[in-house]
Amino acid sequence: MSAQTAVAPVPARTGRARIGPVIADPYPWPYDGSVAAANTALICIDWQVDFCGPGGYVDRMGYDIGLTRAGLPATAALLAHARAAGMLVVHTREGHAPDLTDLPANKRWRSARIGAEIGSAGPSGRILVRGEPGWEIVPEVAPIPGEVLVDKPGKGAFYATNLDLVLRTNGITHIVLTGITTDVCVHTTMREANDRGYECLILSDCTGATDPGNHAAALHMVTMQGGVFGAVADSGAVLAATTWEGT
Ligand code: C5J
Repeated sequence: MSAQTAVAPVPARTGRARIGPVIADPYPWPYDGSVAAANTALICIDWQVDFCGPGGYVDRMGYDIGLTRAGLPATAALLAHARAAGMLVVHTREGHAPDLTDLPANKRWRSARIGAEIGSAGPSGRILVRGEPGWEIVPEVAPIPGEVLVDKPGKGAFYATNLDLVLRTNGITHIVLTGITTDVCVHTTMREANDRGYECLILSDCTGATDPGNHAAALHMVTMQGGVFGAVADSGAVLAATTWEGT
């Protein structure tokens, strides 16, 4: 299902909860004190077999999928919280058309160079190809009916997708980011969102990278210049900063 087809079935969100201020670095998030859950999106970036499952792209490149899987339990718990709170839940998937017409030659060449050519067959099907087992989101954080799915050919979730239209149509002003990998697709998406005026929070325990140093550095970068792309927190801080209507 594409985001295009997912827009209509998204149920009306009731705004039962409010989030903030969240204890975060370098400022209590959000900048404007607090936000209705109904105006907040939880974006789950590329929790696909190709990035955290056996036989997928990351595994084939020789990286430790234990690192990219590390954020799954915290993300699953946060996902349940976001659904209960009435946040808009968005899942993204990186992948290419089966005929590879949307695969830039340099991206293909680089993946071949590291032994995991995009489009080639592997234990989880053709690497990073839409519809293949490796392209699916892992069961721990799988979408449920009515949630938005955004299929993207690149690293950023705004490039060549209708994500911005979906967010604005649903009244979203604030974004909480989870996913993999911290330093690539999550960071690129956070930067794109920040440039579009969304108030962003990245969660340290709901993200992961193929290199622990890159994970730490990517989070640290966010905190520079007073919060150059937003702020960093952990999921426990979001849970603790959520208040429910009538409480
Ligand atoms: C990468 C991603 N690392 N989802 N994709 O190629 O971060």
